[in-house]
Amino acid sequence: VRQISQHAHSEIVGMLPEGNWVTRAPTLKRKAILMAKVQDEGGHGLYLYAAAETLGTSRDQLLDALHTGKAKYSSIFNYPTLTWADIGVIGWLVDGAAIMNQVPICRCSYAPYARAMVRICREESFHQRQGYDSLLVMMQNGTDAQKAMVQDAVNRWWWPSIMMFGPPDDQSPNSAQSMRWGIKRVSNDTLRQKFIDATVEQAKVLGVTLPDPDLKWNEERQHYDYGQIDWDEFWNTVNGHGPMNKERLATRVKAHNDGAWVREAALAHARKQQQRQQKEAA
Ligand code: FAQ
Repeated sequence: VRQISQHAHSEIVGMLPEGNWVTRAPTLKRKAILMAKVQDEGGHGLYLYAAAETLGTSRDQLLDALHTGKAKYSSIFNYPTLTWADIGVIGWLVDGAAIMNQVPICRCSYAPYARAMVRICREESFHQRQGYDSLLVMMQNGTDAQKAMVQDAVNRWWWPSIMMFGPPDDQSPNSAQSMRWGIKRVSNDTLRQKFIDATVEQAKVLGVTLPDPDLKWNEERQHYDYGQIDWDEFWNTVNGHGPMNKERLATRVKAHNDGAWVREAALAHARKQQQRQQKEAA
């Protein structure tokens, strides 16, 4: 329940940084793509809440834990989206990291979670490509100012993206049990390394510099070495003190409260229909 619900919350809160740009997308095509992506994330949240509910908890309990700050959601969504390039970079790096982390979960031991993940990963892969494509267009055909905007977004999102994989393996309290249960199949550090190795090559094609002077190919390890991650920043953000934590949670709580009438109306409608059917059957 902890892992699946944290994941569900991440999808739902993850709609906010991007939703912020729907009205400001530069073309009709980009706007349609972004709207579809944000809706997909909402759908992912719903599959995952449904998967968590199969373990005996209720939607209300899950949402209450999010709204009261008891449950976590991914640290990455507590950073602001300052420019249009941030939307491309989220697709490329954030969805890219999510795919790396989530593909192994498609074969995890809990079938309702695994089944939800198969569909989610297919959609995430489209999300990653649309982000990369939007950056490629700016880097290949854009003005100097647009190229600088992409580089600035990469500079701000790189480190938070590699923090998405969680703390180092020797400081990951849940890993041992989750591995034993088969709901986590690959360790935080292994996935982080895999993501870095793949992304360095993509950055070269794009023509951007990743903001880590220690990023170097290590012939012996056959992997890229990378610099020191700021774990204080990570824990600060995970524990509710990142740049946007308060705003994200407040927006979610407001959306939930503002939507109360829709839930009440849907329930009233369902009750009426049930009564009508019972009457007809009698
Ligand atoms: N942020 O012992 P571990 C997405 C917490 S979805 C916040 O290593 P674990 C799609 C962790 O919960 C992104 N908290 O934990 C999208 C634990 O606290 P707890 C989400 C974090 O579970 C894209 C504590 O630290 N993906 O991006 C983070 O073994 C674009 C100790 O850590 C998933 O949730 C973090 N980054 O490993 C949507 C995938 N890292 O619970 C919209 C499934 C760690 O004991 C737009 N989840 N913590 O109080 C997982 O694979 C795992 O839960 C990890 C963490 C790898 C995230």
